[in-house]
Amino acid sequence: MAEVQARDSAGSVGTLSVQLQVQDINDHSPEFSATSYSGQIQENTISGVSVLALTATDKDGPQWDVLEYGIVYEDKMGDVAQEYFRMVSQTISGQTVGVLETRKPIDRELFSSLEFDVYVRDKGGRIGITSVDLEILDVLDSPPIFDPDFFNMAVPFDAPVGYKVGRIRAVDPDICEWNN
Ligand SMILES: [Ca+2]
Ligand SMILES: [Ca+2]
Ligand SMILES: [Ca+2]
Repeated sequence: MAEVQARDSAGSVGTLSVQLQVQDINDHSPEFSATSYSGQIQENTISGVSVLALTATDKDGPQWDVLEYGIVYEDKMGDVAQEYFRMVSQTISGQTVGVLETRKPIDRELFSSLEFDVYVRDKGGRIGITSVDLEILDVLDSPPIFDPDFFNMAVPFDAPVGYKVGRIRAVDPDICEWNN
């Protein structure tokens, strides 16, 4: 509340009360709670599974509050990340969090990890960025590939039982702990 006074030439004073209201403008960009996030997901996981929850806050009031989260597809491995994952905005106890969830199954033998950026945007279009490092965990899903060079092995006609024909070499695309 403020008072404005005016005096006319005869000296009489008039007073007017003016109500002042401070208007909230969008002068802060939303910020993620962490400068980077890391997570893991098993390869071949079906669509719709939550991988990570990212939180962001905005110092401006509700009018300018956080609106949406998304994957930055122009940078790093963002184009690949966007193919396999998506960001979904969810309101959890009054706060809008960004949940990274699977979009379609990913093959670890194609991508063993993904590095990409995620944005958060407020209602005025100001954005905050954070980076995500996602490890794709291996499952035993690749049949061994036999090396064709080792296939042409001759067995003598009169070979005794237990005769050693040769060794077969196989290459397995899954990682070591599965390979024996
Ligand atoms: Ca803001
Ligand atoms: Ca695979
Ligand atoms: Ca595998």
